[in-house]
Amino acid sequence: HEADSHRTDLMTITRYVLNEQSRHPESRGDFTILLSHIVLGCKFVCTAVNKAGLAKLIGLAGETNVQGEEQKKLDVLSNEVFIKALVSSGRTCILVSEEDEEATIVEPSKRGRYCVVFDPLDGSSNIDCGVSIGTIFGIYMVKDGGEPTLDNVLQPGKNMLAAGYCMYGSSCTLVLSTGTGVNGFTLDPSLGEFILTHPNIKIPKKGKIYSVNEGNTKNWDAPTAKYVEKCKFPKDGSSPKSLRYIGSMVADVHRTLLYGGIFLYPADKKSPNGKLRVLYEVFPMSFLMEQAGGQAFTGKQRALDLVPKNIHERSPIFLGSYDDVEEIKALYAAEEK
Ligand code: P6P
Repeated sequence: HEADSHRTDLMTITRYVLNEQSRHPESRGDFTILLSHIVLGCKFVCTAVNKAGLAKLIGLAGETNVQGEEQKKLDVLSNEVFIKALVSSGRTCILVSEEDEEATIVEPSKRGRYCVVFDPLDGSSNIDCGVSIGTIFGIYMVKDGGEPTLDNVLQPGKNMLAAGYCMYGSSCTLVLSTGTGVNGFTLDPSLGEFILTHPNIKIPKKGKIYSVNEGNTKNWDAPTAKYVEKCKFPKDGSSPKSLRYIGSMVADVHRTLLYGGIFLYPADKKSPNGKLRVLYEVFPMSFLMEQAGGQAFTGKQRALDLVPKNIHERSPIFLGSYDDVEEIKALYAAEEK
């Protein structure tokens, strides 16, 4: 009955995290509780994103919904849901969101030991055309017990305890690492549970895809320009790479993680620090890539070694298959000489 037991032995994300927790006897289950609240937020956003299209179609949304309330933009709504879920978990003390200029310091009575940095709905400009979007998050342990200050979240990405994203696409997929590899869970709407569907994800050592917005070519620096040229006109007689660019980071990174290849958001003359944000885009995706056997590079250093100076800081990023990132690191190193 091996097959049967597989079907009935549902590995939900909650059970997976509980198994992880049992590896830390000293743990009081706080992390499990925190994660269950993040999962709740993802389930809510998944429903709202799927309804958004329909609501627009049948005119429910427009400017107001059936209750005549002002229809909130989905990213604003998602942000409110995550902030409320994280505060009510009683396990957080500082929250940094792409949607909020200032960090949220949780009121003392509800404070816990974790700091969560997140983009509640990255790529939301793609909603109207049905392209996959996602939530990206990273979790730090608060550095010291005192009054929570921002330096608890201005930590290098290598200090993260966990990171993940939830992609709202043809299915709702949550990819998570708690520091011992990467696992993918797919929402079963009939159960309302995330089920383990992609155990122990490992990114191919080398890929055949490069992912960059070629519209910025005229602004690239030499190493990036040289690398992209090599993808198109390989000197070693190998076949050119394919270009795949969705323009939604969660979708581009998810494809890179599963199929291999490299995702680039380089610096350019217009934006010398690139476009993507360090805390809640670059760090979580870099954390996942390293955990899956890939790597992530800023053009100057290992992405996870970066120490951010402000909570919305940006950085260039090159992440994906180990060998592909190694090639662009060599081009930047040659530039340094
Ligand atoms: P560009 C979406 O707006 C986003 O923040 C990321 O999800 C995506 O990778 C990037 O911007 C796309 O930027 O400049 O190529 O449109």
